[in-house]
Amino acid sequence: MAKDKRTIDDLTIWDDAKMMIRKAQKDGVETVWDRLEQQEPHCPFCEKGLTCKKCVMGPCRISSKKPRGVCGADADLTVARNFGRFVAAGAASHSDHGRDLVETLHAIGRGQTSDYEVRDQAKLKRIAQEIGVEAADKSIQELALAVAESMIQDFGFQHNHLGFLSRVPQKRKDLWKKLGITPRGIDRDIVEMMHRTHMGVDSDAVSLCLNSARLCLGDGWGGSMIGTEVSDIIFGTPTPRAGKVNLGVLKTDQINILVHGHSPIVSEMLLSAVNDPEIKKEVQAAGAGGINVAGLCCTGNEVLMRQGIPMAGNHLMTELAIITGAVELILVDYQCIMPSLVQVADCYHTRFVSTSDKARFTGAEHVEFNYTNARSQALKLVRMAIENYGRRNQARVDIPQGSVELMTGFSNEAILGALGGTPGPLIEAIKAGQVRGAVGIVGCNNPKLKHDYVHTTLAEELIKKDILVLVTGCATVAMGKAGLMMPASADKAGQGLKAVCQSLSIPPVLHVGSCVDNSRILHLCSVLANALGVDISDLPVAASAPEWYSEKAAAIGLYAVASGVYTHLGLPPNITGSETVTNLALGGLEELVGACFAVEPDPFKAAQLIDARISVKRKALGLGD
Ligand code: XCC
Ligand code: SF4
Repeated sequence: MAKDKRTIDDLTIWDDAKMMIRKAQKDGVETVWDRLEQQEPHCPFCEKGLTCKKCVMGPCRISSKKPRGVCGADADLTVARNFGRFVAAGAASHSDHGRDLVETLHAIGRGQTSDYEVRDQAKLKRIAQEIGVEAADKSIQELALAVAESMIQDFGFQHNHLGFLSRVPQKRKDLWKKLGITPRGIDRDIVEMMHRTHMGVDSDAVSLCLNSARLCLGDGWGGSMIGTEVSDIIFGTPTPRAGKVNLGVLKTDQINILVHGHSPIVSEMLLSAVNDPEIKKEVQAAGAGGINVAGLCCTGNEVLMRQGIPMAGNHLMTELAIITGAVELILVDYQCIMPSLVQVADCYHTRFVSTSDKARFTGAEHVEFNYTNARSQALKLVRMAIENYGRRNQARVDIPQGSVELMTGFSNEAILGALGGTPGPLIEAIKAGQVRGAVGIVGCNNPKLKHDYVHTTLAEELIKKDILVLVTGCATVAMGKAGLMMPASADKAGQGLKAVCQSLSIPPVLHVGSCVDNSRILHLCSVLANALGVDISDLPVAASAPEWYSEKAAAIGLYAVASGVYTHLGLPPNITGSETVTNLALGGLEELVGACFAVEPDPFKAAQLIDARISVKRKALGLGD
């Protein structure tokens, strides 16, 4: 039966989005929601993970009538192999992003770049110590080289273990060892999954799932953590600052440049080019009031956290931002960049420019960035935008008015700093029940769900129950637009959390960064667990990806669970065709790693599930519920 057609009010909770969806219809521009409608109904075999196209004896579709593929693979094996490759791609994405940062640090260490430098020298020294790199007598440049070289080892053929496993509580490390899921090399475990899932290699669903967990741990405690920490070393560790969010951050009388993707390497350089005195003169000469850089998705999170650059929107806002007609240039690096943006940009005067050879877009302009040419390429990009300003058709411009203020910059250093340098006061607040627990709300948007409804409702429900929320990725934009990232929103929290927020002048929803920065949450969990002498799975914490869509989000979910963090998903991955895999995800993992997944699209019910989990963990620690 065909579903009822959704109205614009069913698609999103935001006025700026609704206004731009209407404009898209008027301007004849297709959006993600139009294409979802075209694609529905989706193939039920694929939705359940029961399609296999791993060889040309197939493709095979497993069903009760035809329970085995040509090679003999059953439903369990088919689902497990598909899921293994799904998370391998997610982990590869984060980790390859981390690799780019390490390469940049390596170039700094070898004196091969004058465009990048170590902005946070103290952090470089701290990280060196944590990963076992001797700092004595080394200059900053020498230390950058030594840290980069140690991290390069983490990617490859590992004989010891990943450097950041030094952060993991001993009980967790022992458990991983017992289960045989201690991550080895970041790349190694990803490649091994590609091998295992070839026809005729690992043909046991449970074994595949455990090894999926292993490669995801290499992402969370390896690739992503390296991405975060090296970004801080090179571009500075975030500190609390003010920011703004929604399409109202675009300016009618200025040259608007959007930065989109995930890596700060290009966007940070663009920011420095925008402030070049020569550029300022050229902007004046073009008759513009200035250059306005705004972020999208996780590149947006990176520059918001460190520089307070305004955030135009999350995943489902990326097309809509261009539809304002006010964007001179959209600059992308990689990941989560809908290929449709090239066509949307074509409908306006907007120039779409890719910057990384690994992320080419048919029909786009390309300006390749690397550490030897970054500054000059950034200047070139800014000039492309200035030159394009004259082509803007003001009659087609419509920018939703009014942006929302938020607070950002809550790195672990900033959080612990606000507490006086130790986790002690937070632990006391948790013990006293003022802060009953903490939940990381992370991840994407998905057009199958009402845009940002699950994010914002879940966060509001949790803070009412005195549960602190940490937010990353596209969820950040939702919370920001809902006003939950300002200290005043402590009024919406329960009495205990409200008092804590007011005494520290912080909001009850703290922005900790981009998708790779979920590693900050892992790190904070390990700091708390180590301080209490318990395992991460003993903490009153949880994670949630309410509106996720990507392979990366699935990898994050799995490393969270394998690290001992109960994880809620707003919709299931494509695994429901296997009872074995589904039962493992929703329950069996609990016995193995002390945490599991829960799937629940309703934010009120999800909040209850998380709340019940936190109560159980609190009681087990002797803290009352
Ligand atoms: Fe992508 Fe990171 Fe998801 Fe947003 S949240 S849609 S992965 S940009 Ni990580
Ligand atoms: Fe079919 Fe097996 Fe080939 Fe998959 S690997 S396509 S199930 S024959």
